[in-house]
Amino acid sequence: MKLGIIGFPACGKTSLFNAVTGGVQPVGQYSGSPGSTVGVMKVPDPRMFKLRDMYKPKSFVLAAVDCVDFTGLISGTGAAGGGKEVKGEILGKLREVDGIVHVVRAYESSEVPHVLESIDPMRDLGETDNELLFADLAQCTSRVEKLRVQATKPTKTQEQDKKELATLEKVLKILEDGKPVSTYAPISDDEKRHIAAFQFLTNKKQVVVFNVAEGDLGEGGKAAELEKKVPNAISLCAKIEMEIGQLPEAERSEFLASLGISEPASARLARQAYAALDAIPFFTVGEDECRAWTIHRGDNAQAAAGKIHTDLAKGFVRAEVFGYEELLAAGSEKELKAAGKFRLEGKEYIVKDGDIVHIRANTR
Ligand SMILES: Nc1nc2c(ncn2[C@@H]2O[C@H](COP(=O)(O)OP(=O)(O)OP(=O)(O)O)[C@@H](O)[C@H]2O)c(=O)[nH]1
Ligand SMILES: [Mg+2]
Repeated sequence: MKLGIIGFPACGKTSLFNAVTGGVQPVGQYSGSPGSTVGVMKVPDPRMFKLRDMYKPKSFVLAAVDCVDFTGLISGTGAAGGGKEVKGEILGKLREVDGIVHVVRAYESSEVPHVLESIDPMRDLGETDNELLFADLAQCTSRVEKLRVQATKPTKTQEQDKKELATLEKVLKILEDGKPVSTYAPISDDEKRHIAAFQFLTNKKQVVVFNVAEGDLGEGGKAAELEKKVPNAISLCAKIEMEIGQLPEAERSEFLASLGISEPASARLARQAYAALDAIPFFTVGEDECRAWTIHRGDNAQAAAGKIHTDLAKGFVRAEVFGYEELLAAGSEKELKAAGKFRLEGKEYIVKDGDIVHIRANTR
């Protein structure tokens, strides 16, 4: 699973990328070729920290997803940092991600010029979204035009072509009305498949991040006001988030305590972006290792076993499962077992967010 960070030039993408990946990429400069900077975003999960306290494992691994820092995208004919071709390349690469973190500049700074004449977050958000919509519209139009000709010919694929055309005509209408593809609810599996094949940019879940100045954080400030305007939005100060991310662990908690907060905003963002991917974690626990693994919501126990090791999926016998909440309520794994809350599940069991799983497999 992969996230892409997009937005106008100098809106704070790289600062935020550094904050969530622990990266040290230079900020305040053109990021190079599109999608070239890849990092791993860790997902700080309070449940995992509790499990660490409980099991005191030798190794501790949080859930993680890949994260790509994209080059700034300029709206209209202005093209991107390196020209029109770069814009096409950015949008092409962006099709490969599963979810988008859309950074919008809301901080004022005389030192960092904005490509447009003023700071206007809602305008910038709309402009970048329009770029995504235009790209989808162009892609959909060209396919529809091709299919309109192709579907009239008595070829082997004619029936398939007609079906695909019918789906895409509906998608095209939505895009022409200025609406994202995500507002279209496909009915049949065929329709779902046709749409998925195009990796439409406006069909990807987005988390919007308003990057505000330090002074605008807090209740009743500009940050809170902006957050209310857009669903699934978060506001933070990317510059500070990056600084916090680069502090040594011990100093970090001291610094957060001095601000009167328990975690940086980037932790909340990581969880929100993770959820936008329809990702959920399950946990494995023990004195050797406590670890969070990522699966898609709806995956079964065998698929989950395969995340740990392909051999565990192949030789799957059963999964021993208990919920994180059940463990907490019981006080310890021993007491939980004594209370009979330890479940044995088969391959088809749908793993839930926060399940603690132990796979029994025949690996010979
Ligand atoms: N004052 C202030 N400056 C910020 C903030 N966030 C980013 N900056 C500054 O803005 C400049 C650009 O930040 P980056 O994180 O590199 O922005 P970017 O979106 O990656 O920029 P490009 O990759 O060039 O498009 C840097 O000089 C940052 O220090 C902020 O919240 N407040
Ligand atoms: Mg950058």
